[in-house]
Amino acid sequence: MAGSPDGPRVYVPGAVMGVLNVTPDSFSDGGRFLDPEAAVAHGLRLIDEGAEIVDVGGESTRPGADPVGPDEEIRRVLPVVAGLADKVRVSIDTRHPEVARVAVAEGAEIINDISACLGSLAAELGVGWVAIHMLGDPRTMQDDPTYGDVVAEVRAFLVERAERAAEAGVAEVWIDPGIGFGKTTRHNLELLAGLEALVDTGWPVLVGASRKRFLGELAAVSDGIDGLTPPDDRREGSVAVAAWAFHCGVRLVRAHDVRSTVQAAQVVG
Ligand code: HH2
Repeated sequence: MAGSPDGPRVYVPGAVMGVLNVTPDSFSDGGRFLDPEAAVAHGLRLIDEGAEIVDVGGESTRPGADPVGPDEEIRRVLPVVAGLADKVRVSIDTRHPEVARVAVAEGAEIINDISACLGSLAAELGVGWVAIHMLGDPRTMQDDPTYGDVVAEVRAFLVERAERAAEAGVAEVWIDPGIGFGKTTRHNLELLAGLEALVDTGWPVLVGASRKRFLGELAAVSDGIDGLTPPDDRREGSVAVAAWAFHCGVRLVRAHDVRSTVQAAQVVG
């Protein structure tokens, strides 16, 4: 169940946003799609597997990642956005206004924004906007993140940003708890357990847990091995989180493994 804050709660089946990172260093698919042709071909595969949105990113935001200048980010993402935007809804995964601007000019319809600061730009450009919660920035966010009540704090932050964006004129606003963005494994699990508190705000909720580190940690425990399972080996946990999220009323799940995640959406609704 989901709806807008002003309207009735209506049933909306879950959808999948496919991940397409055009970077050398993303934690899971880094270096695989640096060539624009390979990236567009992967985007087409994600569409074929059932992605309703393809999320194109040119800067890794994994913990400790080095920032990328907007010029380099634009060079990476632009041909890929151009190659996909007439075939699927494209979101541009960026915190840089310059990148968002040129990606939208090339056909991107949503700004997926870990800075949660580009709401007024989305209003100006007439596109959708995802507000993501992050503590600090990617270089430092995992240095001892601390909350009193993580669910309440993330919820209050996102509602404030969403309301501000809507007032500025953004017609399509999403909120996202930012799994892994300045959160310990316990924080991630508390946020997932508390997803209904986000859904109950009435703002459509997006969740991105796909292949993230905490799933590697939990899978290693259940496999009885030390350390982490590698990102490519975290599909079961990722799909389990997606099924749970859809069950809680989350409308959109960001995923590397699109086919399995679409199947989870079909089973759970
Ligand atoms: N997570 C990542 C990037 N963008 N966008 C949203 N809305 N929600 C998320 O949780 C989210 C996101 C980080 O994952 P990924 O893009 O797979 O890796 P990297 O940052 O290393 O490129």
